[in-house]
Amino acid sequence: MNPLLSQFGITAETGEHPVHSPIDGAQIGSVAYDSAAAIESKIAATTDAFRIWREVPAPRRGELVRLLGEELRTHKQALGRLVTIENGKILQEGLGEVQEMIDICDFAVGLSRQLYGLTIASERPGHRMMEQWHPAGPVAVISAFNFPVAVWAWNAALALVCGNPVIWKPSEKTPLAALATQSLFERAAKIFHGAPAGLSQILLGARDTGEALARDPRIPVVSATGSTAMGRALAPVVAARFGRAILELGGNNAMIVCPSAKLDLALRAILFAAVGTAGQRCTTLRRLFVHDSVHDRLVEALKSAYANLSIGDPLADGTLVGPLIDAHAFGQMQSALAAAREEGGQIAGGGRALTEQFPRAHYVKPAIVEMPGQTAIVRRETFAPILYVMRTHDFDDALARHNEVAQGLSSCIFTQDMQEAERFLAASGSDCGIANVNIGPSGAEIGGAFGGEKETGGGRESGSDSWKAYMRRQTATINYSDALPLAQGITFA
Ligand code: UN1
Repeated sequence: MNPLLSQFGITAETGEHPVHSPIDGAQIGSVAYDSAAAIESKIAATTDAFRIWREVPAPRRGELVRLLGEELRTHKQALGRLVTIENGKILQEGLGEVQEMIDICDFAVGLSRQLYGLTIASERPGHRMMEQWHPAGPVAVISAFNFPVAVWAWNAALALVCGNPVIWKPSEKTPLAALATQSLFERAAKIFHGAPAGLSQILLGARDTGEALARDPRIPVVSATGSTAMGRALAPVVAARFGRAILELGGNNAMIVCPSAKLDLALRAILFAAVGTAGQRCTTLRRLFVHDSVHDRLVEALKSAYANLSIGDPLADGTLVGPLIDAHAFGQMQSALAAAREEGGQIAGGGRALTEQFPRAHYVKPAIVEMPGQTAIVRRETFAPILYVMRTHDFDDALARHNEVAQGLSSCIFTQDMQEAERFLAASGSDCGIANVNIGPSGAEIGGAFGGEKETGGGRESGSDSWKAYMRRQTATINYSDALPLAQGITFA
């Protein structure tokens, strides 16, 4: 562990809060939390940095993000490995997470020359009207354990080219990957030459640290990823001071499998989406609606694929399912399964695995639960590899049940029928922020806007025009005539 951390210039033991690896439960380090005074001075530093950074031309700001991308490329293996050790996702996914960071840096570099405004036709002669975008101010990023570094990058890369400093509160469960990322940023900033101090900072702490960021009027934008309960507590605090919250909260993502679906593709998509990251992605597939005509065939194939899943050390080649993050996650999974059983579910898998090899870790067999209907437990997001399977008889019914839950992040349909595909994507179709055809619900590319509706919180991060949430919009009208005509043709004399 120490040689890995020293590549980033950080040391493992720096404070009284232990950090454990979910791989074997061993302590891999310890960190100190920021005191109230440190939080105050870091927030003050972020506002100072803003005054300088907003004046740096955007393409030049893009150069810093380009250099950050270079550091990430150089250290992809090491950071991906650290993510795996601290979070427990398999190495392929740890590397994939770093790749997402690289990709968003590239995206943001291009964006740094494309923060386009509009020219708007003025109704008044001799007038020009335009819309321009200015930096919003310091951006707080509150991130979750499941994507310990990529979600920061989605926010930070955009925020930085948009002219904003970033102040980051990572998950208490994954502070080391965050510190490593911060050290890569600092290397990039050094090469860049001229980034203000405090442009990117980390705040380590628990819930009260996040609350301090949510409350502080010096931070106009708070981007938070986590549970719906977290968002429900945080959003009113940000709203009370008229700050802007970008929320990426719970998902309860589904797939509809239609009679014409290519079942081999559906099967592979289900596996990646339901058991990848041990069911701990926001975009994890949790509900599967299968048409009666293909139901038994698909469920049987799924069960045999689940029986052959390699569960184990996420650093080992060939492992597909690593551990859950901790004992709490395991408890949540077990109580969800107990509820499902009570509500009529038939459960395959779901038990603890590898207890002898890893007595202090929490490996599980991913569960397939055949449900008689969309009962209360199915509507709730449980952050674990539990796939609820339900039989459907027609498209309309499947779609209605698909949209029946409170969350609205990601969704998909497997069909070869164009009408079904288009209806799924229509205004009356999936109500989620992400809707895919013949692709699973997880593993989105950074080029699209990422986020969802309803209890998912409505925020958008990453690609498309998500950058606009990190800027303030200004409508400006210039009079180059010698007269002062009023809008709406008003005479005032
Ligand atoms: C998350 O789980 O918070 O689409 C983000 C995906 C990834 C990001 C997931 N690109 O699954």
